[in-house]
Parts: sequence; structure tokens; C-alpha cells
Amino acid sequence: MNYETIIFEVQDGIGVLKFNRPKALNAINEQVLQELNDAIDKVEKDSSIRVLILTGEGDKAFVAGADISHMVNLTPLQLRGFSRKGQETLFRLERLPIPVIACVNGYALGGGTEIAMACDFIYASENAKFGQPEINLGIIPGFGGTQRLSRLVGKAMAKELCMTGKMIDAKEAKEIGLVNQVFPPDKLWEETMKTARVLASKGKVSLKAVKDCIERGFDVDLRDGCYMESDAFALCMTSPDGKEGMTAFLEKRKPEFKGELE
Ligand code: DAK
Repeated sequence: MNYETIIFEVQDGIGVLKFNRPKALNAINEQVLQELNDAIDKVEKDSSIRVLILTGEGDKAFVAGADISHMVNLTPLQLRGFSRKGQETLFRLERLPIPVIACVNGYALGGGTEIAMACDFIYASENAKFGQPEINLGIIPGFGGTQRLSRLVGKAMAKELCMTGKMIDAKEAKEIGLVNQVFPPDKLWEETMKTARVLASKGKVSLKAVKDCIERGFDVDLRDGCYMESDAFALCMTSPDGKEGMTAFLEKRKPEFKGELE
């Protein structure tokens, strides 16, 4: 598939997916969702990709939300389909077996905040802005925003953001736990790549296990979550990466993780 609304490239095991509609501040329409899904297919199939970064083309926006001019003409059934497709796409991102970093370089509003929240964590530039402004349009978040936001920042803060529709800056987003780190705009990409390279050097099996345990364990009780962790721990210990990591430690050398997921 030739992409028109995204750019997808892979270099040294790091996949970079850029939302590429800068004139519309990278707003999401059906075509973006389709191309995003196609790129996720590629990431799933290419075992050489160890980390994925999502960012926005241009210097103004990550994603300014769902494309309002697209949504406004849809019927209720089409809107449900659009919302479900968006939600499924974000579940797919969340379930990728590799780390996914949102590198937020400007506005991340509505669907933009929702996409960033489906990544494993968010790095943002000082000029980034987050929010769920749907209430200002007389609607509500439709790509899982009410659910992921409350899990990340707590119910009361999520209600305040979704009910007022206010935008918050990167500093405030960090204070409430939405964003992991904030950098000056000219350092954001470099710092994101630095972390991506660190992640790419780790064992794939153990990265996937951490992601699974935290992601899937979050919605179950502590005892079931810990039970899940024991199984994953045992699998990691006996995986090629686990053996290599422990042997390297005993031999006082740097580990070289190569293990595949299956
Ligand atoms: N959709 C379409 N076009 C957009 C857009 C968007 N979300 N955001 C910006 N643009 C376009 C503008 O229309 C403008 O286009 P031209 O007029 O140049 O043709 C261009 O991008 C530049 O924007 P501005 O001229 O407005 O730029 P400013 O710097 O003045 O303002 C802004 C930047 C980000 C503050 C402003 O553009 C803005 O407020 N944008 C809308 C942000 C927003 O409300 N986002 C939430 C969208 S609603 C659901 C599924 C999903 C969702 C809901 C339901 N179901 C199916 C149930 C999700 C909803 C959303 O995300």
C-alpha cells in the first residue's frame, strides 16, 4: 500500500510512523486509520523492528484529533464504525509485542491524546498541548479517551479534562502523569531516539513480558496480576535472552540479546 497520510520508515530496528497531514494538523480520517492499520500489519510481521515511535509531521501538531470535516457528514452507523475502527486500531497498538513511544511535537487533542495514550509512554516537547476538547463540539471522546485517561491520571482529573475540554501544556501533563518526560522542541527527537536505542538493545522476550504483565495485569486484581507475572518470569528465565543475560553477567561481559518471540 502506498501511503498518503502517514510516513512509515524503519532504520536500525526502529520503526518511525509519522502522521502526515500537516495542513490539517494531522487530523485523523478513515484513510489515516486504514494506512495506520497497514503499517501496524508491517510492524507485526517484521521481527527486525524492536521499537516503534509515533510522531507528527510538521512543527505544529502530533494529531489535532479526529478530522471534524470527515466526521460531520457520517451517519450514526458510520460514526459507530469509525469509532470502533479507531478503538480497535488503538488496541492493536497497545498489544504490539514491542515498545511504542509517542513523541508528541505539538497539539495532541481529542483523538491525538487518545492515540498517544495507547502508546507505552509519552515524551513531549515543551510546546505540546494535550486535551479532550470534544465537549466543546457537543460530543465525547470516541477512541477510548474516557477509559484510558481515567486509568492514567485518575477518575477526577479525567472528568475535569473531558468535562471542561481545556487544553493543558506538557508541564501540566507531566505533573498529572500523562507524560513521562518533557524536552525543549529541538531536543525532543534526539531524546526519543536515545531511549528507543536503549529499548532496542534489550531482550525482546522480556520487553514483551513487561508490556503484557503491566498492560494486561492493570485491569485484574493484584493476586491475578502477580500470578501472570510468575508465568512470564519463568518463560523469560528459560528463554535464549534470559540465558544470555545471566550468562553474560556471570562472565562479566555485555549481553547480546537476540531472542525471538517464538
Ligand atoms: N479536524 C479537521 N481539521 C482540523 C482539525 C481537526 N480536528 N484541527 C485543525 N484542523 C485544520 C483547521 O481546520 C485548519 O484548516 P484550514 O482552515 O487551514 O483549511 C488547519 O487545520 C489549521 O488549523 P487552525 O487554523 O485552526 O490552527 P490554529 O493554530 O489557529 O489552532 C487548534 C490550532 C489545534 C487549536 C485548532 O485547529 C483546533 O481547535 N482544532 C480542533 C481541535 C479539536 O477540537 N480536536 C478534537 C477533534 S474531535 C468518535 C470518534 C472519534 C472522536 C469522537 C467520536 N465517534 C465516531 C463516536 C474523536 C473526536 C475528536 O478528536
